[in-house]
Amino acid sequence: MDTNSNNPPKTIIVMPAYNAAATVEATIRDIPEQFRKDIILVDDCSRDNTVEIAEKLGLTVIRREKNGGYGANQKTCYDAALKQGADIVIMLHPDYQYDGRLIPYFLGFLKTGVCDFMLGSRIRTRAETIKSGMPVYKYLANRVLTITENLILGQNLADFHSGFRVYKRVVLEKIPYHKNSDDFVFDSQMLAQAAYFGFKIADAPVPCRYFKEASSINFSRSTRYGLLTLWTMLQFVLQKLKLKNFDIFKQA
Ligand SMILES: Nc1nc2c(ncn2[C@@H]2O[C@H](COP(=O)(O)OP(=O)(O)OP(=O)(O)O)[C@@H](O)[C@H]2O)c(=O)[nH]1
Ligand SMILES: [Mg+2]
Repeated sequence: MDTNSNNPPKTIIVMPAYNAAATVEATIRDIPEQFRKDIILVDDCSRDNTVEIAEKLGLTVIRREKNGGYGANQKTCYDAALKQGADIVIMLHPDYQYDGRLIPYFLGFLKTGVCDFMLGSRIRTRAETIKSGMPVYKYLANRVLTITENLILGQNLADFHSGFRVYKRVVLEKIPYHKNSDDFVFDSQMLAQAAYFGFKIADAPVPCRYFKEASSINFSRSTRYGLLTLWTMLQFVLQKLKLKNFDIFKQA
């Protein structure tokens, strides 16, 4: 991305969707008008009418042939955005959990070169997060994992597990995301990889909303996700100490 140019960077929003029929329209309504023309929704064989609604809303819809999982879905999302020539890619869950009105503010940080990869943080204060409806066990697990990840990756982020992420193209070109998991731990791997490759990562608050349709990941899947995130951190340490080589840290 040429930060000195007057041409606005091509910004593409990608939405990894699975059973998002009840929330996708409200998610789109929050997004400022000027960003609505370049939205790609990848459907992971939803069992509801996500595809029909997304097409009616005028989104570019890609249908995955079989249900592959959240990570697999994001691989398709990023491939499509890069192919369409995106300078900046925004990943936003279509579950109406994150406030899309804040998108332009995040872009400013990337355009000025202050950072390469930004996260929308759902955790500004404990009171605010709990009031928004995040289950207490998720809040506590998030804090423990986030503190651990900050220590290991040498970062200072508030919420490593956000579904609102903004990338410069170069980040997605360099990270070998095809080597990542097809499941939820994909998100943790992306952050470990971005830190490993030396990208500037930062965050800003995005108030979130919790309601039944905004949250499909249950206690046992969350536990599995937490343990695999810790394994990713251990991989990062072993790789940094040159004790072992992992494919996820081999430049794409
Ligand atoms: N492809 C795929 N996507 C999924 C699956 N489960 C959830 N998703 C999508 O992944 C996104 C995140 O899922 P959520 O359950 O909201 O998880 P989360 O936002 O990390 O966790 P919460 O804080 O509980 O909301 C949503 O946009 C879902 O549509 C799945 O089994 N396969
Ligand atoms: Mg959610």
